[in-house]
Amino acid sequence: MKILQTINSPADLRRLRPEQLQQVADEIRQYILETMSRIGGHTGASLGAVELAVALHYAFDTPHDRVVWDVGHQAYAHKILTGRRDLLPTIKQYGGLSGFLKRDESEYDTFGAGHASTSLSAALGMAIARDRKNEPHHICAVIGDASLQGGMAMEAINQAGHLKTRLIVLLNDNEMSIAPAVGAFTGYLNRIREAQGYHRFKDEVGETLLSIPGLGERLHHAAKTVKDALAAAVLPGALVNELGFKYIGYVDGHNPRALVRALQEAKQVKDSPVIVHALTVKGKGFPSKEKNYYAWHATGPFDLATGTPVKSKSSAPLYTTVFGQTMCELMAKDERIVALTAAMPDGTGIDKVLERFPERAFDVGIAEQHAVTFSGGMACEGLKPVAAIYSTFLQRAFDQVMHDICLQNLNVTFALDRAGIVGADGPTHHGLLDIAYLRAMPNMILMAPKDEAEMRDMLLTAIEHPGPAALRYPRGNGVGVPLDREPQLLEIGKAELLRDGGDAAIIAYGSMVSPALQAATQLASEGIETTVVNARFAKPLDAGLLLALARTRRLIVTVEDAYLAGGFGSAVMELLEENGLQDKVRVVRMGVPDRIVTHGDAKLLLAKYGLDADGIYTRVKETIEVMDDRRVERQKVRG
Ligand SMILES: Cc1ncc(C[n+]2csc(CCOP(=O)(O)OP(=O)(O)O)c2C)c(N)n1
Repeated sequence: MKILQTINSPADLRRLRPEQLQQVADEIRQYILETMSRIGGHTGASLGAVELAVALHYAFDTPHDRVVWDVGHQAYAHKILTGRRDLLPTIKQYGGLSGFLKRDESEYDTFGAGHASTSLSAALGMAIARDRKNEPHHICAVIGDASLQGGMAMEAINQAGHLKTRLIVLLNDNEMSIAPAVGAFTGYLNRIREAQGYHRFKDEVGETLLSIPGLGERLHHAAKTVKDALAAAVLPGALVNELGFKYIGYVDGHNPRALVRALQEAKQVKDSPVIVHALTVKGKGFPSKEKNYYAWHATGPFDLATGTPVKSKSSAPLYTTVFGQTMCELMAKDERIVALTAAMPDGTGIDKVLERFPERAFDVGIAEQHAVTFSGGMACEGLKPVAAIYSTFLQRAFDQVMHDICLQNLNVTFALDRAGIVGADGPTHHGLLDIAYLRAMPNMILMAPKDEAEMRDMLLTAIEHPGPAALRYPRGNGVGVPLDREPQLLEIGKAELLRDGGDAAIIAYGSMVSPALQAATQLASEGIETTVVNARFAKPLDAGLLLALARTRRLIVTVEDAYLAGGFGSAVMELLEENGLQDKVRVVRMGVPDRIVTHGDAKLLLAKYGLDADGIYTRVKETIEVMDDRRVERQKVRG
């Protein structure tokens, strides 16, 4: 790191000569590789955008000029160049750098990100504000080819082209989403790549005309109009032009000097938005020879020489893996079942389904809203769609779930992976809201399994239920229970009594059942006998069991790995209130309070909110002690 050590801010970078930029990029790439080989991260995505970051901070006067990154997972080089170089080894860890972009973290992170396709809307907003204030600076959104296809980005293009706002869009086109990019728009971008021959032809014609002595300039000018008309008709970039954008491209996205030139050119465009189309290679410089798209996007720790992943040791399978396998089993038996993912085939386990049932499985791209309504259409015609979408990303499709699915009571199953605290990816990715946002919707059934075997049962139950149903399960490994029995239909709204004790009842939802049982064992060893219920359903609740417990126990503790507001515990309290029992029993709700949960190891974060065996044990014990103390006080007063 010879030059990189001297770069503590983009101003230092801008003091370099253009011919030094490639060395800066090479050093950054090496630093990312070395660091990620130890701690893991969005390695491949960030390796692909190294030269883009170098060129952006060289061509623009950042932070005065605003660079708005989409998603932010590819912005490690940007972090390194903007004063956070030495903190890279802390990325995604508790107290360390965020894995995405955060306004609190740096003035160079102009807009927080984590979910895709937001950069153009944010950048357009900034551009309009700049113009209202009559300020001269540049605004540049950096967006990947897959994120560009998201609905929001398209909506922003529509408005920017119409307003003719001065705005620069740097398109990071690597033909990849996390998986290979899908869809008609991808085909369109590919055609631009293929049009290389035409570009060359166009330039050659121009040069030939210019070389005609005397007449050249004028002919060239006259021909330009014809050429532009011809270009509009023939060039794939024409669609971009038709939408009111200028098109500059394409540019080799690993050549910093060429990128800087293209960005300088873009800065000259005053009367419309402009797209600079850069071609990049995801995972550029990653040592593995093997083509592994997913590993190139994000990795755990790996061997620096070979790229081979360092194996993690866990005996229990991932929830995601069990989900994918169960989908295949169920789809083999019932051909009405279809599967969907919104650009997360490996993350949801739908990759296996896509391989096995290519006709009945769909990767719709980064298009959660479309995925939901598309499912609705299929359900109308008798299919049984299973939309596997991370809890955090389904937030995008709130209205579609209500308006298109629940309102029409359609049979769509929502499989919400990464529900709860997800850990290293942090605030943008925690799945803490799904109970609250789905519970309010009429017709919706909500469930969460205590382990991976029950998840299989719930998947079948949701698919067979004639209306909408959602199951939520956490990131990571299951509990390690046997998976050899066939999935079974569960009775909807029926909880499972796991342990009986008279002092208190712990009602746990989903992944909180295991720690609740451990807490109960510990409490029992101290003479406190607790009932433990695996709630299974947040909607409908097992009213019979819960009301019976409320009448016979003095303390009910609900536990969920989700926001308390509107969550599972709230549902229990509503039930008690509706039945006039709110004053009969003390209720303690355990869950995530009303605040932003940072990034870091999931275990650590869960412990921080008391959502582990120790936390549950302590809360139950302390509450009982306080209640006992009060009773003693009351008796003293009376006596
Ligand atoms: C709304 C939403 N859906 C899904 C994701 C998960 N996700 C993160 S990065 C990514 C792929 C982005 O591809 P692209 O924009 O082409 O950038 P690249 O990673 O290829 O650089 C996806 C699907 C997300 N962040 N946000």
